[in-house]
Amino acid sequence: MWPDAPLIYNLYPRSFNDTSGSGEGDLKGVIEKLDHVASLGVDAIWVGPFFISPLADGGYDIADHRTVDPRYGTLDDFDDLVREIHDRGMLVMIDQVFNHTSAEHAWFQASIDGDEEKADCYVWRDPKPDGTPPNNWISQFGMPAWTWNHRRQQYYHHQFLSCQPNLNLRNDLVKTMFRETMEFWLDRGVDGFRFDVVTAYLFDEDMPDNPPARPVVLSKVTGPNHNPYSYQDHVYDLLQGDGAAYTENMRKWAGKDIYLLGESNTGNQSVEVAQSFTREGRLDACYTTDPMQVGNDPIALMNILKALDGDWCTPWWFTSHDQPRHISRLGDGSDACARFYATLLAVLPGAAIMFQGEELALPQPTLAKAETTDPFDLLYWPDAPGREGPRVPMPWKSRKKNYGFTTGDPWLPMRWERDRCVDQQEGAEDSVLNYYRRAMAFRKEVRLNAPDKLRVDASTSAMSLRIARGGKDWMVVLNFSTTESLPVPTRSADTPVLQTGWDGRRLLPWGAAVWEGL
Ligand code: TEU
Repeated sequence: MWPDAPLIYNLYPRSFNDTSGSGEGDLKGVIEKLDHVASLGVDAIWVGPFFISPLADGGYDIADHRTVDPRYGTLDDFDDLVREIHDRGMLVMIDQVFNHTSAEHAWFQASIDGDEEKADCYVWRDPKPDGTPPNNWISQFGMPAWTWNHRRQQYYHHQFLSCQPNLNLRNDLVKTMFRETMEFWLDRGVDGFRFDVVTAYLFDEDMPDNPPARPVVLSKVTGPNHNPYSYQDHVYDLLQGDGAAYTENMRKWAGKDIYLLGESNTGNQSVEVAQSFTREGRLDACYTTDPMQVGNDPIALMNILKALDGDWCTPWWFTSHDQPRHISRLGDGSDACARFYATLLAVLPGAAIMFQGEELALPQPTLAKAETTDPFDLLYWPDAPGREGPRVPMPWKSRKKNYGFTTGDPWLPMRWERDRCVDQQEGAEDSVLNYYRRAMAFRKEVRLNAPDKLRVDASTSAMSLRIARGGKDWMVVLNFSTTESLPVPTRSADTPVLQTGWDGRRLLPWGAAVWEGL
């Protein structure tokens, strides 16, 4: 059974732990390290993409949705993984990428050839009379959203790379494939799904030109702000109205309690849009990158939290496989900063997602262009967002070659400080790893879901929360200032149940503390 406000640990199999010496992680490697994940007190593990893929987009270009790519192992390994996760009392989530497939997917090849069944499974259009693409849409990766196919003599639509053709989610065969794929994984014991770019699934069938472009604004953090493809209201068709039955049905097919997590990430990334996908039992939760796009300004993040005024039930996360490591992006990369964000994650209501390695205070690595493989980073070089940084493999052992990640050559260069390794932090009481364990244990005790259990009070650089739960109450104070200490008047005997940067009187910069019954 899924608990309220689950804590989900997202791992990227290619970068977690390698048992074959290939330089890339594998499913057996994940199994080997499950005790580490379990020690963080997480409710569920979201295993990132491991399906057959040419890896043009880090595995989000799937050539077969129901097969484990041999580089990661076999379906038997996956079954073992599910069992081992369940044995440790955790639930399993996997990605489902239905917005697009890889161009190498057999269905796309059949669709090109005009196969009777598959012809309309992708989005094909004739050129405009002058031979140019059907409209002016630009893909989310910045290039035109249309590619000409000489064999079919038509353009096909793609919101990401041209080798990621968009599925036509209005097509019945595609909908059936969607359902059968989910059933396939549910039968193997999966407990939940993360739907990649769920807000991009549908668009105006007439495909009109977008309004004239706004100026392109490049930000180091987000990449192109100019997003002419953009979110369109039609996406609701799938999850609302006729499509409301869709998620309702998913739950029925599943025959068990499943968790449906959406990624809202297309142009309009507001918390409101994300939340609208969770109404009336559609998705359980939907997260967005919106609140995180504040540059290196923790106070701006605090102001966003404050403006939401308790209406915070969107899953919280700070780093992902797409977003640079947060202690560098939203801080100074220090352990103090890592502990601060761990405390924030522990007290925000709703689901929370941790990304592998944040429990080790991994900072954003600097990669040279020649070391980078991510298409998005390469397209926007040197203004690239740094999507590849969080994918640099995990450092397990400080004295082993490649930090114990692989006996081969790691697929990305690993240049971690020794004190970031799991073995170094394991035994040190005050390590970030052990702080995460304490903070997440507190999160589990409080498990805030309903915003009305929480009262916010924020000054210009600090935020305090009052939490009431299960007959207990707590006060949380977070000092978002990176330079000023914050005096907190408390009775001297009051020892925080969780604290970082508390000197008995003041919270130092990056300080945060939780007192019970205050
Ligand atoms: O991400 C969707 C998405 O919006 C990102 O591509 C985002 O625009 C970019 O990272 C800048 O912040 C999902 C996956 O998480 C991502 O890895 C894939 O590249 C993308 O879909 C396409 O499948």
